[in-house]
Amino acid sequence: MTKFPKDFLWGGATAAHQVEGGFDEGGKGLSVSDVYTFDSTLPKEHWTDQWHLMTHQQVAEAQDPHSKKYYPKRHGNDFYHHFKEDIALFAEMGFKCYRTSIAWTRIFPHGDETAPNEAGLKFYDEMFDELLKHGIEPVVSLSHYEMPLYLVTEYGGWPNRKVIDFYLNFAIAVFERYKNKVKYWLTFNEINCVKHHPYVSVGVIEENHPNLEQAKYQGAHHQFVASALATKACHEIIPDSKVGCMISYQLLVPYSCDPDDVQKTVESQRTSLFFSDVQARGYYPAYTKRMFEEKGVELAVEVGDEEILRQYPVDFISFSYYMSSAVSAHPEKLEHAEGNLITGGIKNPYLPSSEWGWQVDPKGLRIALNQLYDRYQKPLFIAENGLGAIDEIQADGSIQDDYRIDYLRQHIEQMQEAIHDGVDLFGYTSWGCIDIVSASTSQMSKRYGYIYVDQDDEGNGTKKRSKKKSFDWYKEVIASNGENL
Ligand code: BGP
Repeated sequence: MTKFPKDFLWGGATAAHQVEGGFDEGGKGLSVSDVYTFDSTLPKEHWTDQWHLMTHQQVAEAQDPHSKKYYPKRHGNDFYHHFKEDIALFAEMGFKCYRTSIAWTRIFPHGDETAPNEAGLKFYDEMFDELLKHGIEPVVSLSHYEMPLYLVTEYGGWPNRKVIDFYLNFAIAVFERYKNKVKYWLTFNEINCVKHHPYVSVGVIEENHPNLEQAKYQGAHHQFVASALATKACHEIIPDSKVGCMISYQLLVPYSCDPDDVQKTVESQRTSLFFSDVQARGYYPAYTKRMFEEKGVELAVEVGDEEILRQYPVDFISFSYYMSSAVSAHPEKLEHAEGNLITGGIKNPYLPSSEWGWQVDPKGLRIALNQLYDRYQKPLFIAENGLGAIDEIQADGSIQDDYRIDYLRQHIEQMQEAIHDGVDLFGYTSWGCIDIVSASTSQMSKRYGYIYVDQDDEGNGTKKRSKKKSFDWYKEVIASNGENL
């Protein structure tokens, strides 16, 4: 099999709002993710809905300091107090890099302050120092569903152009502070997911919004401008830095060879590639005009915006890959097909599904890598990939997560195929390298880690860390640079 590049960046990924906890320490403010609860009374097929359907009532309740509700993303797995122990475990596996995010609200609690919060800056100084002590390269997302809640309630979120300046104030503060510690930066996590959950992506509460599509894409435009200006600043402050965009990439395939299915698939895939097109190429693609006409969107673009986008495209493309989905132009005519609730597509009858309904498609990763490389001819980085599963503790205390090893092994094999195809892939951080809170459901029981954390969906447990079977498996994958799978 093809070898991975000798300096391939093997590692793992988390995000501040899912891993840290310490929500009320060090001066941190509330982020949009600190509003989510896990409602176990919902039927399982609607657990993911909770991510999409934010209400003004929920936001108001979350701002009540006397609220008795449990907010899982305020607690994570308590990495805030365990980071030295956890990073030592990552080092034991041989991580070359570790992807996480800087919680915007640790640095600017409300988001519109002028001076950064020193206690927040100090925490990440200590965390990055611990990583570098072990030879682990930080890969840092600036915004991973963690914008300040205050910017939502007082400014209306990203549709307000002022948020560009607040974001840049945050970005420049951390570029300056960590210029000798962090080289790899991602501007926005899954910037394309504004399509499905505008609240957590651009700070727009869907409920009763007069023109949701307009708000989504105006917010996205301001993020494109902010991303380009942050890329400019990063290159000026950290000359050898590499800045990437990040999209959630689900390969979409036609449910049949019916030309209508094929056309619908091309249009659907473009709804995500639109975001990397703008950030990687530096301009709005030709199909934007028709797409916006059909959505009733008329962007407010200021003089100079287009020049900013053109001048400061990203250096690389990163993306999350978990699953693929089939697309049908006429789902109502499909007698036996099952809807794929998670992706809004159709279940692919050739593929198995995870316990959360995500369809497992390793060969789809090879196709996705080739599609993205053909499209952009820029280096690629897999920022997320993994299997969320229920892990059972055996009588001897072990966790035999062979199902996770199988999932990861099959995807890494397809990465090798893509490299053999000529794709420039320079890193891989499997998602949730340690058990953390799920983004879409806020559950702890949807586990991804090589490291088990004793904590349940309600936050009960000792938070004790223990190695699963996959811990030693991944350690050997890294030690052999992908040869021993
Ligand atoms: C992506 C997010 C991550 C991560 C991942 C897994 O959308 O970028 O934050 O959570 O999904 O999803 P989940 O945690 O819902 O299983």
